[in-house]
This record gives sequence, structure tokens and C-alpha cells, in this order.
Amino acid sequence: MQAIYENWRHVFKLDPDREISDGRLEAVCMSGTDAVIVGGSTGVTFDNTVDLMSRIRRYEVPCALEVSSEEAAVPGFDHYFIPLVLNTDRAEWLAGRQVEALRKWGAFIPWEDTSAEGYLILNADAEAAKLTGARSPLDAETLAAHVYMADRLMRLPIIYLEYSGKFGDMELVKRAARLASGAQVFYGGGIDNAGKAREAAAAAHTVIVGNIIYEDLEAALATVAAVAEVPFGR
Ligand code: 1GP
Repeated sequence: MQAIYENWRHVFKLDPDREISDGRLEAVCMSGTDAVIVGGSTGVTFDNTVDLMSRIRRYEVPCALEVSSEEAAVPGFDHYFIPLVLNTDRAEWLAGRQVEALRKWGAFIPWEDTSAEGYLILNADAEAAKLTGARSPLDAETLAAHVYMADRLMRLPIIYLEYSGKFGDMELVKRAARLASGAQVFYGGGIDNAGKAREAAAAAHTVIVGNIIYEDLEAALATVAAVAEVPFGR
């Protein structure tokens, strides 16, 4: 069975903890992006997640939730992504909190619509890096080892190279995507114009655009067409 995200090349990520007007949300949802992911590192609650989901649901765009806390797991999304942070020594972010949540909710999870993401947080200044104690940056060989771990040993369906807030090293991203034999490589971080979107689209399977939506909507919207221009063979 084909995963819903398999053909996603461009994704907008919206943070439930940030305000977005109806007009701007409409522009994002009608932009031609392949999907919207709802997620954030801090301040994500059940209420602000339900609220954002129901507003996105006015549009046809596929809508997924990246579940980063048990309290904010809201039913009704098309797909659920569960991040497992691979480059941290704090096991709670790899399989600790997740196991705690599964003890309670494991029997109720829509497994067909749920995928694990092997998260590599590569910008030490990112909120998520501080929160999880991510070891970053990683040199090329260490990154490659993490890709082998995620892709070959753990056989995770997705590897998420997270540079949140900073445009990453596209050579590293390219290398990771080339090494991944089964995993789909998501790239996110610092895409704030069409040029960076094109570069990221040439390096990764899927490009995720977040913050610029809130800073410069026109620039954010321009990334959709930019990614569509770049062919990518898996
Ligand atoms: C954040 O990877 C996404 O989780 C996107 O990053 O906000 O820097 O675009 P930016």
C-alpha cells in the first residue's frame, strides 16, 4: 500500500501555538502544496491543535499531525507522524515518552495512518535541539551512520533532517538521501525563498517550509512552484 506522504514534494508546516489569520491560512491551504503538517516544539496543546485542524479542514489539502506530546494527540487528521529523535543521548526522546503514551493509547492508535520519523536535529540552536539535548552538528560520517541506523537497521519509513530556523548543508542532505534505501528523506529548515526551496528539493525527497509562512507569506507561497520545478528521482 502506498503511504499518503510518498508523493509529497512540498509541505507547509503550521504551528498551533502561532496565530494565523483566515486569509493567510486560505492562501497556504490553496497554494498547491502537497500537504500541511501541524506541529511545533513548544506550546502545543489539545485545544490549539483541534482549533487549527478544524480550520485547515475547510480545504481539501491533506493534513497530518506531528505528535510531539501525548496531550496534543488529536483525532481526525489524515496521517500521524511520531518523531523518534535519533541523535540524542536522552532516551526519553527516542522511545521513552512514546512508550509511555503507547501504554495508554496503543490499542486506539490508527496504525494504518501512523508513521515513525527518524528525527535528526542538526541545528544546535533550534528549540527542538535544546529541548531534546540533540548532539549537533554531526559530521558527514556520523550523519551517514545515523542514516544507516534509521534506514537499514530500524527500517524507519522517514528520516527527517531538521534544521529548523537555519538553512542546512545541502551536501549532507543529498548524501543522506542517496544513502537511504527505503526511507523517505524530509528536509526542513530556513527555507525563506524560491532559490533555497529549489536547492532543498534537489537534495531531499520532501521539502518542509515553516517559519517563513508567518514572516513573509508571499515568499512562502513562492516555494511551492519552486519545488515543483525540480524533478527528483527516488
Ligand atoms: C520546522 O522543519 C520545519 O520543524 C521547517 O523549518 O521553520 O525553519 O522553515 P523552518
